[in-house]
Amino acid sequence: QGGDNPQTGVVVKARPRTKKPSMYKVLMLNDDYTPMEFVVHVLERFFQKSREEATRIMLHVHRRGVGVCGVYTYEVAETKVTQVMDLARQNQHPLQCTIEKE
Ligand code: NFA
Repeated sequence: QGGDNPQTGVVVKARPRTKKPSMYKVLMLNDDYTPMEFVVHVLERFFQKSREEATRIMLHVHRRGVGVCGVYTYEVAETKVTQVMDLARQNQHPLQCTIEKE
């Protein structure tokens, strides 16, 4: 914290040494089989998107092949990917998500 060394009375100044965590994009990939409505549901449920924003992202992925669902710290991003892939698998949809460092 800096301040006064009681032995010497010397005042040292400590630089704050905080590091911003690396951030990771959760990317969603297009496929030919996952229903659009399921993708919108996933974006609402796991990425807290409004129906309008979820629809916008879904259509972007559908047309461009890939899109960003959100940006998170590594652990959170990994959890989102697992949640999406688990729900997709349970519903027998091939929907894929990946992580990319920002
Ligand atoms: N391409 C899918 C369809 O036409 C919809 C989709 C969008 C799938 C975004 C995956 C991601 N049913």
